[in-house]
Amino acid sequence: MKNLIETINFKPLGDRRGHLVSLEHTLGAVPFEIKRVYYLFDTKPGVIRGLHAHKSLQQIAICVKGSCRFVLDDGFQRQEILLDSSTKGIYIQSMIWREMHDFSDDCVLLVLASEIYDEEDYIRDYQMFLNIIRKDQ
Ligand code: T46
Repeated sequence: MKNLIETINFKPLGDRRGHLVSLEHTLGAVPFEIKRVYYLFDTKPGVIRGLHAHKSLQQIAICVKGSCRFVLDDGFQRQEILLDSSTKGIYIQSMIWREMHDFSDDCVLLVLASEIYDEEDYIRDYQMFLNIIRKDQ
């Protein structure tokens, strides 16, 4: 079974005053040039976010506070992971359906993106996503 979930562990810097994680494309932890950064917070109880795939966007998602559960789906299998550490991220390649569930009240989900925002890059219909994926096989 192919592993859909690529985790990246970030090296915490800092000292006895506290911690810091620095993410730079040129230092190797991020496999693309970062063109956009956004964060999700204050997600209401029971809400499922995501529910789409991207045609070409690559992203890294890091739960910098609290936790949430990611479900990734390549059209053939689904896998899930609990993100609950500010030093662990997941790398989400293009054409992967994603859903985010079980946000803790305090969850802040930071996302690094390879492209600026483009609604045309979204596939928000699961059946359409499956049709595209399976046509390419
Ligand atoms: C993803 C997951 C992890 C913008 O105007 N600019 C932006 O950069 C983004 C990300 C969103 N928006 C607008 C589009 C919608 O009107 O903000 C609204 C909420 O976006 P969306 O419903 O797509 O949010 P989520 O939480 O379902 O998904 C987001 C990202 O959109 C998506 O790329 O992979 O987080």
